[in-house]
Amino acid sequence: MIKGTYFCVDAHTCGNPVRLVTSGHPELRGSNMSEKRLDFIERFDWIRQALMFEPRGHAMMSGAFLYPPCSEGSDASILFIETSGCLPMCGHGTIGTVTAALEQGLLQPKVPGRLLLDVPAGQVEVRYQQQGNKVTRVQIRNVASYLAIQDAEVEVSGLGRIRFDVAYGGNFYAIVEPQPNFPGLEHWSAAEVLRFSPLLRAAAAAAYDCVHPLDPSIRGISHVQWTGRPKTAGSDAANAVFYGEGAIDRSPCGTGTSARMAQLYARGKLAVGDSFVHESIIGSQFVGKVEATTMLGSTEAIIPSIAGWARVIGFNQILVDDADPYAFGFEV
Ligand code: PYC
Repeated sequence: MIKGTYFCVDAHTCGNPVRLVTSGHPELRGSNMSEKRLDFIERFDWIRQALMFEPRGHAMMSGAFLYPPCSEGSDASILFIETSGCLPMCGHGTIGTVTAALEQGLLQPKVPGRLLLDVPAGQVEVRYQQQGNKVTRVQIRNVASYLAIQDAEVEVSGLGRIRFDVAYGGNFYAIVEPQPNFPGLEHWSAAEVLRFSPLLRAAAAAAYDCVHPLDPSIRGISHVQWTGRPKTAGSDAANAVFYGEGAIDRSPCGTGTSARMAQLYARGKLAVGDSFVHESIIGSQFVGKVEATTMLGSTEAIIPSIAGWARVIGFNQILVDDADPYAFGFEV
């Protein structure tokens, strides 16, 4: 029996996929996107699994549903879906969703050039530029981001002792800088990122807990960010973000870049007003900026912005038929 038919606009943001699902939205319970995210996870996670995992998706697949606004003044809400779950916030996902939705006439901004979007982690402000019907640049003023744990350490089999910080930029990141047992990303292959990230994440999650000060549903180190010297002109730093069970973000990672700026700010290496150009594993760039500081409860945080671009690459009609043994995907 066909469980669902999903029309999708497929795009990529600086190389990483964004599948904007434009039909088949389940009705979600809750008064904000944090509550709706939890309801989706409880009752409709099969939709995410079907649309993200192989054979309809792949390890890096990432996507979104647009919903009506939850808070007054907002233009719309976003629910993020990904191989790793339903993220509280996704930067590359927002850039791709906004680009695809505006180009396809699925979003009508109250103020041209600006959108207020409700996401599970809070509210983000988006400014975008267009040339004709094409969206050429999207900048997100992201949720408050902060350094959660400084100088954490775990033993990683095959590497030895690894020191890292944990920072929040919409998700919690273990951020690893070059050190005796990690020579820097420029000396590593993608295979090494894929081999050591799950080991570091598991050890870090067992040793350290982190909970968002205002939303306890956002909890735990979900992503690992390895850092190093950039290769592309104009970049300040490079990173590779590992997520899910076997994905390296092809974009510079919006929430990862926000977390990195929060870490660098807290360590005195960035100040308010500074920009930070971050490069991905394929050399694509996001332009970040420390816009302001704020308090998250009693925690000092920054308001970061990140800017990048996305392209629409196709239109997809995906069937989920439960007679198919792989209707809900698989991972290798
Ligand atoms: O851009 O925030 C991001 C992101 C999270 C996971 C993959 N990309």
